[in-house]
This record gives sequence, structure tokens and C-alpha cells, in this order.
Amino acid sequence: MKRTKLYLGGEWVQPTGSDVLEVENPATEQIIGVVPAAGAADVDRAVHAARDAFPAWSGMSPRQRAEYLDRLWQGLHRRRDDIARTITMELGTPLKVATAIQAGLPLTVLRGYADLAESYEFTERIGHSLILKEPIGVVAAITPWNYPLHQMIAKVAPALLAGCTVVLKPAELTPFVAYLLADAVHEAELPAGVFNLVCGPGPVAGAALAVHPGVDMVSFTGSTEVGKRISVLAAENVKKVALELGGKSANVILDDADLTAAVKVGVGNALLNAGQTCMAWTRMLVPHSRYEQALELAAAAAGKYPVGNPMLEGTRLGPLSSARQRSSVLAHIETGLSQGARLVAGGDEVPPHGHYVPATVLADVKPDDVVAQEEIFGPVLAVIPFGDDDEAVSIANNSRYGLSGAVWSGDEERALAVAHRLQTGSVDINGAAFNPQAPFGGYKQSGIGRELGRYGLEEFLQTKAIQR
Ligand code: TXE
Repeated sequence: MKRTKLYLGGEWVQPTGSDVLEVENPATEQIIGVVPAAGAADVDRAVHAARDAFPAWSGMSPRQRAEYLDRLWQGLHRRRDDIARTITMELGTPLKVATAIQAGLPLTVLRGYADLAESYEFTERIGHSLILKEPIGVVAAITPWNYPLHQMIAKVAPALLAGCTVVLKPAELTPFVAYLLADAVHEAELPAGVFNLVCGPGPVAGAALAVHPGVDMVSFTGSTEVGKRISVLAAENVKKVALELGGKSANVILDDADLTAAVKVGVGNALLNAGQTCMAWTRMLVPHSRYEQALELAAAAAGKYPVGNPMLEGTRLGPLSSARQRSSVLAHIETGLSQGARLVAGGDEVPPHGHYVPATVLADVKPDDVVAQEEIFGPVLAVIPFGDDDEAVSIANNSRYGLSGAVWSGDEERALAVAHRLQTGSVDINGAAFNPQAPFGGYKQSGIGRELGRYGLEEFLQTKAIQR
């Protein structure tokens, strides 16, 4: 795979410099291709293209813009298999999961935004005021590698529907799927400059976008550390910032829960995408009375996730995204063990090539231990015992993060009472399905703003009141 150009102003153009980013297949450690490593001059061109396109695009009706989104959806839908295979090659997500979630979810989200134009009210009246919801302007979308296309679509689709124009800067590890998106944009004949793609290193191209005076808003998903840096850069011009950052979500299993289901679903959730999921329930909270039973169930469930080649049909646990990610995860496991955690699953041998880490379950983790506090971003589940519901809530809330979470109980009202007390942007009761229309985002250091559905659209709108 080789891409040599950037997508700016509706054309494929040569980057200013000649630097490239190498892309590796994390299952084989082979370099699978290169893309340009754009710099500040390329970012500047992209921002100008987006600015030039803004007046005409924002002047269209939402329904007209939705027609373009519909065409884009068709183009991505046609590419679904290619998208899934590309993500498996770049990231190592098992192909089955890549097809269902990595390619499937963004299609659902994009479809939702194409349809939302019909029902969303861009104007309203409050007394003698006319309230207008207007696009913010040029949006920089800086995205991560873990659900690469989903993260792009969760920003690009609502931004475009709102009437904003976009410069996308995808993660260095997963740029090829961004090229498939740009191909589909080109094919859908979006007006020149409405969507621009710039691949480049975060501290260079990403930082240049965050600080650029021609950018009105930065929508970022990634680490909390980089999110803080972007906020500082964006503050220079009082840009709006939306941040979707890390998580350390708690799966609270109450004493009257269906333990077998709760543990099985909980382990699957923590291991999805090799644990590289910001909303993963990485802390499992279990009552003392059912603790040993839960550990047995968790070890058995983890045993059903042997590592394997992500291209093969039966594989449920692929490699981590990079050597750096793998060594960081292994170091966290070591730290956990040194702080007194007990290994009830993990430690198995892995293939000599590829960034594999076996499914790992750590017992006897204390709420303040490093493995209970830090986002590990690997297939590592920490199981923590508790006494009563109050203690469970207090352990769950003992985190600088607050992105997601779960509660399990035979009594839904009791589960709901606990869900009310969790300081987190989203809670699933008894394994309820993910809702791609519901707002998604973080409390505390998990972020600012919401993505998906109507709330996700509103992030890209600003509000004007006209009195007469
Ligand atoms: O993320 P980065 P990394 C967490 C997870 C993971 C850790 C590190 O814990 O282990 O972050 O992953 C761009 N100015 N999450 O290092 O660096 C970068 O190019 C502007 C959670 O890969 O935050 C990429 O496009 N941009 C998470 C994007 O930021 C910069 C998903 C994310 O990369 C930049 C991913 C800079 N100075 C990692 N430095 C989630 N919330 O889902 C980097 N970037």
C-alpha cells in the first residue's frame, strides 16, 4: 500500500516535503506501506482550502448537505470489505470484529446523520427571539487509531451536516483507512475544500492544526495528555475544543446479579479490540461473597480468547497496535503484580512475531493500585472486591476518568439507583446494547463535549439570538 498525496481543496496534491510515515502490520511486524508525513505548510494549505469552501457549504440547506452525506454513505458501504481488511492490516483487529464494528459502526453513525437533517430543528423561537443554530466554521478533526474510521465519522459527519468544513488529521498508525474515506468523499463529489485530509505526525501536523488561527474548533479523540496539550494550543485563539479522552470504566456487579452473564460479558467487553477501547470496562467490581466464583468464571472466559492471526475467521484476540503499546501494557502488568495483584489468567506464550499480549485477569487489585487507576489500553482486566453498594460506588468513582461503566443486578431499580450515583458519561445496565444515537462522552478527565446523535451535531453548532 502506498499513498503519496494529500487530499486538499478537492484534489490529490503533492505534499510540500518528502518525509513519509511507515505503516506496520502489528500482526507480522512487516511494513505494509507509506503515506506522506505532512508538515505545517501542508496544514496551512488545508486550512485555507477549508476556509474558502466554508461560505458556500454553510450556505446550503441541511437537507442539501445531507444528500452529500447519503452519497458518502453509499461509497463507504461499497467499500465495507476493503475498510475492514485495511483496519485489520493496520491495527490488528480480528477481521470479523473489524467488519462488524470497525466498518459497521461508522456506517450506522453516518446513516444516522444523513437522516437527522429531516428532523433536527436548526431554528427555534423563545418569546420574541429567533434562535439560529449556525455552523462553527472550520473544524480540525484529530483522530486516534483504535477505532479509526468510527472516530473520523463521529466527527466528520456531524461537522459536515452542521455546515462546517473539515481538515482531518488521522493517527500515524492507521492512515490508510483515512485514504479510503477521502476516496469516497471524492467519489461523492463533495464540493472542493469541504473535506481535506492531511496525514502527519501528531506533534507537527496535529499541533499546527490546533494552533492555526484559521481553525475555529478542534475535535480531538486520544490520550488525556495530548488532549490537555491541544487545549492549551487552542486557547491561543479561544477556539472551541471537544475532547474524547481516556477511560477506566467500572463494571459493577451487585450481589443479586446473574454472575455468569455479568462476568462473561464483562470479560468480552474488556478484551474487545485487544482492550484498546476507551469505553472498556477495565475494572470489574465484585462483592466479597462472590469474589472467588467470579474469578473462576473470569479465568474461564479469558481462556476463550487465545491470541491469533487477526485475518483468520476464528480469532477473537489480535495483537496490540504497536511495539510501544505492547511494552507499555506489559510494564503495567508487571507493576500490578509487584503491587500484590494475583494473575488468574495471562502469562501464556505468544507468537514470536507480532505485538501480542495474552488475555490477562488480575485479582486482588486494590482501588488505588496503578492498574486500577491508569488506562492500560490492552487486554488486561483488574478484578476488585467490595462490601456493600456504597463501597462499590465509591470505588467506581475513585478515578480521574469517567467515560463509561456498567451495573448488573437482578433488581433493575437497584441497578438504576447505582447508575445515578456513578460519575460517568454513560452506564449500561445488565448488558444493554450500545446506542449509537445516545450522547457519548466523558465526565472528569475523560473529556469535554459529546459525540453521536443529536448531541454530537450540536457540538459543531453555535447559537445566535435575534430579537425583533
Ligand atoms: O495517543 P495520542 P497514542 C490513550 C491510550 C493509549 C495512549 C497513547 O491510553 O495507550 O492514549 O496512545 C495526535 N498535538 N488513547 O500515543 O498521542 C496523534 O497524531 C496534536 C485513548 O497513540 O493521543 C493522533 O492523531 N495532535 C484513546 C491523536 O493525537 C497530537 C485513543 C491521538 O494520539 C499531538 C487512543 C500533539 N502534540 C489513545 N500528539 C481514546 N480516547 O479512545 C499526538 N497527536
